[in-house]
Parts: sequence; C-alpha cells; structure tokens
Amino acid sequence: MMSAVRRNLDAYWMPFTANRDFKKEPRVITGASGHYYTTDDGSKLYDTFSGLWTSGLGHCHPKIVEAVQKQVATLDYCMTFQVTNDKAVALADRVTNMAPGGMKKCFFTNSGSESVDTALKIALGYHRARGEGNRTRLIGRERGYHGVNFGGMSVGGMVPNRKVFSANLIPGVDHIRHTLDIEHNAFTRGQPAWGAHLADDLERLCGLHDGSNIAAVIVEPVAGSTGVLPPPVGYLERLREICDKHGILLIFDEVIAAFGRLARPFGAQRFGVTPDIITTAKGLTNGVIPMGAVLVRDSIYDAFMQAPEHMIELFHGYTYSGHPVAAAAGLATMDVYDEEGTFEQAAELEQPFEELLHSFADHKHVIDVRNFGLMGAIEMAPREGAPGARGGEAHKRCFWDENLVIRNGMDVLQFSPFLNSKPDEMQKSFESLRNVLDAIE
Ligand code: PXG
Ligand code: PLP
Repeated sequence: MMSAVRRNLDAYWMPFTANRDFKKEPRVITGASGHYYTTDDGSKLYDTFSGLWTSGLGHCHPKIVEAVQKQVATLDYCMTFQVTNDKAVALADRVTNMAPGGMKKCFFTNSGSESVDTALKIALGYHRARGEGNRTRLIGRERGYHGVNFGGMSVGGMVPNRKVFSANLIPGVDHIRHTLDIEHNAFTRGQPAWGAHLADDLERLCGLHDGSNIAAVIVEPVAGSTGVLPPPVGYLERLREICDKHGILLIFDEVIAAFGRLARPFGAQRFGVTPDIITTAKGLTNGVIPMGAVLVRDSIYDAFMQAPEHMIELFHGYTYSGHPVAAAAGLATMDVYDEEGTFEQAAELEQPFEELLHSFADHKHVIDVRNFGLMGAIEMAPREGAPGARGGEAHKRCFWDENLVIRNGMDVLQFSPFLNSKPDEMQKSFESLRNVLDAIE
C-alpha cells in the first residue's frame, strides 16, 4: 500500500540527496522516540547518527518536548532587535557559563551555517574596530565543512560543495592542508601521533600574505562531515601558537563537537586549546528546534563597543536570532545534560564505541577506521569506477534489511552514537552493519 506521502513526493526537492534515486524507493520517517525512528510503513529503526549529529539525548526527550510545548503557548515569537525575550537572555547566560574562560558573549543564529557566517563577519568587524582593517584574509582548511552559505562555503574545503560556485566564492580566502594521511595514520585510535607539523602550513600562508593581513583561521577541532579526521597530537596547540604570533583570530567550528560529543561542553575544553570564537548549533537544542550560537571572547565584544552608545555596533542579525521557542528548547537541553550527567555518560561510551568501530579494521572493504569522542568513521575502498556506490548501497541495505539508519558520505560511513546510548543496542547496531558489509560487493 502506497502511503499518501509516497504519492506526493514530486514537489519536494531534497537537500544533499540523490533525488531521483530516493524517489524510486523513498525512506520516510514519521515518528521517533528515544533511540528509534518509526517509518510510514510502521517499521522501527535504530538511529546510529543521533539525527544528523544533532540529537545526542535521543528523540522526543520528554523534558524538551514539555518545555517547547509550554513556551509556544506562552510566547511564540518576539523580535530580538530592540526588545528581547527572557529565554534568549537566560540561554546566553547558561551557555557562556559552560564555555572556556574569557568567552562570555553569545550571539544567536538558527543553524551552523549562519553561525559560521556570523563568526566570520565578527572577525572582520573586530579587526576593523581596532584599526586593523587591513586584516581581511580568511583561512580555512581543505576538507573542512562550515555549512553552505557563501562565507562558510568559501572557507570550507569540500570540493563538491564548492565546484559549481567556484567563480563566486568570496575573495581573499586561502586554505591550509587537511590532516588525513592514511599512509602514516590508518587505523589510529583517537588522535594520530603523526602530523602536528601540518599546522605549519598556516605559517606558510603567513609568509605568503604576511600574517598582518590575515583576520581569522577557522577549523573544526575534529573534522566531522568530511569523514571524521581527529587532529594529530599537538596540532591544535600549534595552530593556536601561530595565530597568537601573528595576531590572527582562531575560530573553532564546534557545530558537531560542542555539547557532549567530545564528553565536554566544548571541544576546546577537551583539547585544552582555547580559540577566540566558537560556532555551535545542533546539540544546542538537541536538534529539536533549529538554533545556533556564536561564542566570543569578551575582548572581541568590547572592541565593538566604541561607537556612540545610541548606535548599533554590529549590523547583523536574523529574524529568528534568539527565538523564544528555540531558546526554551536550549534551556531544557542544558537542564537535561546536567541532570542526567550526559557528558559523563558520553565519556563512558567512548571505549566500547572505539572497540566496535575498530572491530571492522580487518573487514575486506575497509581501508581506515577513525574515531575521537563519540565521532567515528569507517572508510571503505571505493568500487572500481563507481566511487560512492558501495557506501550508498550500505546505507540502503541497513535501512531496508537491518532496520538501521546510518550515514554515508561517499564510501565513508560516519557514526554519531547517542550520548546516552545503551551499550548492548550500540553493539547490536554494529552487528547489523556487519551483516550488510559482508553481504555487499
Ligand atoms: N559547521 C560544521 C562543523 C558542521 O558540521 C555546519 C557548520 C553547518 O550547519 P547547518 O546547521 O547549517 O547544517 C555543520 C553541519 C554530515 C553532515 O554528513 C554534517 C553537517 C551537515 C550536513 C551533513 O556529517 N554538519
Ligand atoms: N529577505 C527579505 C525580503 C527579508 O525581509 C528578510 C528579513 O526581514 C530576509 C530576507 C532575511 O531573513 P532572516 O532574517 O530570516 O534571515
């Protein structure tokens, strides 16, 4: 029996999806509870990706559901230009209190992409406010993912995302090299020992442009979307040193890393390296309502506070910046992280997760396994002449044959287990995955 939703797919242009392929065999989710989705044909599927790195507490957490229901019936919306709402104020206070020392200012957005573009604009405005308007150059990293808006796409380094827009990327951007080196580091557990020197590529760009022209460097502390690339030991420290030496702002894009995925409020705390700006989204509201936040050092905020007091200091903001329902979801999410000890739960899951991932190291299709915190990837060799086909087939077989939702980027399978996963369910999900990888060519 074809459900109504299956008959009516024509109008729907799906994001980051092979639309024609999908519409032949649609995978439609209509409900969720805890660690499982339900589909329109009544199947129950285990979610190995916590939504899209978003929903570490599981789906439809009763506390967050209740907070959202209450808020939407109390204050559904108010603008946050010139007036504001109580929930946005409370969430900014709450989140900055969890942040590394000195990062006590918070600007709200609605997504990771908006957080990134906001952070880049803040970096440029900061230097200009300090009389260093010549610092305009932005540095990203190959294979970086910073969302899909023009700024984030330009500093990003995912080739397919950039290819069509090549001539329209924002000017004045360079990239340092990425840190994946399968030859030296294949099957490393956690941070690779080899590769801190790759950070010196930033020194090369400082030599080329003169460091005094560079505004900011943006990196994911652990690259996620590109297939989980943990930083080599000492790499982030080295980036920080070079930024300090040249007066460059360091931006950590923690859209994935923040809020427990690395068993701390922020990835910066896990690595003991403090950036100047942190971008977040996803886990800020457990994915329940779209929201992002940019955290900045007080000194950056202060630099903007120089014009006459009646003047707007930063001409930037979104209609939905600090939306009260999103902020209520965020506050409830922070409550649950605290009450349930979620970040400690996440820490305890790291070892069993690592074991399960690396049990695939000798599988016939697998050429690398990488992990850090509760971020993991299994990289398969591409099929001759058909890159991505093996990963795509694994995704579909998991869905249809094993009741499992997995995420693949081409032939790299990515895993983002719930921060409160049950070890036996996590183990079962990897057994199901093994059935699929054994069965496919
Ligand atoms: N920065 C980082 C580090 C991200 O991971 C974004 C920015 C953009 O966020 P929004 O909310 O605008 O999508 C992200 C998002 C994947 C995958 O397969 C990851 C993301 C998005 C799409 C796919 O790992 N991360
Ligand atoms: N386009 C138009 C015509 C608008 O009026 C606005 C906001 O008022 C926007 C785009 C930006 O929308 P948002 O603030 O939701 O990003």
